[in-house]
Amino acid sequence: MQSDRSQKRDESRVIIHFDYDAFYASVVENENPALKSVPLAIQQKQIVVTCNYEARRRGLRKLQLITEAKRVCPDAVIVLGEDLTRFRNASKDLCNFLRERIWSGRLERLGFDEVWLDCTDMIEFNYALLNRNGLEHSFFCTAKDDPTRGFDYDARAVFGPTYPADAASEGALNEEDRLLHSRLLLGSHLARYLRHELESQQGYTATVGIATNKTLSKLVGNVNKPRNQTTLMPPLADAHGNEGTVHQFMDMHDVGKVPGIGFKLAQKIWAYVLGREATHDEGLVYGGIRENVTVRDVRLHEHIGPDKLEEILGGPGAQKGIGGRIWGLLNGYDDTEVSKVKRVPSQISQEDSYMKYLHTFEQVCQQLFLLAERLIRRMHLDIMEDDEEIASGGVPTRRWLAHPRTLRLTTRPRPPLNSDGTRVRSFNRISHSGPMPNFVFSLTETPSVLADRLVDTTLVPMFRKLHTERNGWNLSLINVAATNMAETAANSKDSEGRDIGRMFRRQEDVLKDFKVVESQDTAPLAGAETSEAQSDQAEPLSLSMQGAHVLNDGGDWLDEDQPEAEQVYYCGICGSSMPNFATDAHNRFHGITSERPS
Ligand code: DCP
Ligand code: MG
Ligand code: MG
Repeated sequence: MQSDRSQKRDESRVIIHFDYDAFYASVVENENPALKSVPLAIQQKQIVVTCNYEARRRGLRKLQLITEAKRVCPDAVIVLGEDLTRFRNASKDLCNFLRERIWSGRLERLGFDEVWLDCTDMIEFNYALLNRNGLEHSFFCTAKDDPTRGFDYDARAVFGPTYPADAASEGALNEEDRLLHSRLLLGSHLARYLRHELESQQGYTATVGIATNKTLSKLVGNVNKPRNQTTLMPPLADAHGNEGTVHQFMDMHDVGKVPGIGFKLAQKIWAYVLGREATHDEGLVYGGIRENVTVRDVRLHEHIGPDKLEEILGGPGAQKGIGGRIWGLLNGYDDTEVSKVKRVPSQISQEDSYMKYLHTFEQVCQQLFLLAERLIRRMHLDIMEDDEEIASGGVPTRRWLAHPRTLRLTTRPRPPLNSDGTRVRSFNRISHSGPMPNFVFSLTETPSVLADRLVDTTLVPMFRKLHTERNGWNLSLINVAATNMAETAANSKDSEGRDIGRMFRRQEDVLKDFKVVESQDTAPLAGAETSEAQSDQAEPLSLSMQGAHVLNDGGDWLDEDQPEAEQVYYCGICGSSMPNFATDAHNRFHGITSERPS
């Protein structure tokens, strides 16, 4: 067996992972607190995507069939959760809430309900403040520039449960592990504080893990669930060089449960360790254990190591160095950084899929209008913010955080019937992109007026280029996207190494036409809600497929999961077509970059 002791684990960071409890149900409960005390299930299609803990006490489970849920608990309240708007907004709000409470700006989302925070700098700062003679009366400073802000805590003991439950006391550790112990101890108190803030001010509880890297923090949180926290404690190895708590902890996990080891990789590992093909059970959904192979089984398997794993998992299409990376994960190594939160999404899109055919031009235009209107409203929510300076008259202004430079229209035509009446099942999407017209950034016109204009001037011509036939297109999907985001100076504190002065000047220049004073009675949020409800009703043909997007939400604020490889991209400027991955380079060729020099 290859040893991993030659390489040292990076133990210098303190990472806190949040997984909100029964997330969708909590969003609904916070909108309607009376639901907190009743069993509540959230339905998408025919399944319970999640349910609150009261419902779980009564035997409901995540991903249960609705029929089953009704049988088990007939008085459960079932709320439809196919429109993801409220969940996406709540996720974003919570993300901003937590971001304001850490120093590093390193906050990374995974899906809607998980967040990692890199708290190393806060821990280091507060470690230096510790008074060894009065640990029980310690003060944790939560604001770098205000020494009076923070909370009192007892720095003699870790707060909350640990892994292992009977973790070694500080005195029993070697010097290196003692330092680690203190840092994690401080991390546990910071986690308590953040959980308390989140619950008292936002109404959300979470399951939290505290450890030295992303993988470990995510996994260790699950040891005590819900509304709790767990800290993964040293020793890394005992005085005799025996393996420490990280191995002990990782070893008990099913290989397929390690984040980063997806189903396909797990299958290959199972096959190698079991010496036979893994059972392929297609019926099992998300979370089901398909083979019982633990990390320990793999780690201690004869001949296994980074090279062997490279041999098993590598090959065409595989990531280079995958063997080493997976070997690292099995041993609790994870050097990946918590990325800085993006204040603006890389793209915003709206789409609908259609069960019945979209045939006539009127039908297409109507759908384009609905999507365009939703897109514009979404842009107002996601890439605008209140201006800090209040304009004359004391009325708050809004401004754009970014400008999408490109508008993309995507459709998915159904292939024609074969001669025997069957149809090839096809998921090919085709796209056409062009410059985003400037008028969409206007705030004096309503989204519906703007959408109307966008359809006439831009979307219909794009559609005509994509579909030259006059009629009968037989479309199963339309997607309208604002892409190629050019951030404005509002984001400059997140974009290191830029000339902030120049960006401000440029922003003034770019935005002068769009900086509009909004009257209070047209608050965009309220407007967006009503109209989303209306537009849902006005879509008899549409079948919202958004539920399917959740699992693939990589943390970006975009709500599409287009398999990139399937897309063809038609450039609106020169008319050439190319695979989707080439579009960035192609746009740069035309000078449409997300940071176009002025
Ligand atoms: N979700 C979904 N479809 C899935 C899985 C999850 O729509 N197949 C949604 C509903 C959940 C949210 O994502 O509320 C977060 O997923 P989690 O697995 O974290 O589940 P919960 O947060 O609901 O519950 P828990 O308390 O177990 O974390
Ligand atoms: Mg989760
Ligand atoms: Mg959760």
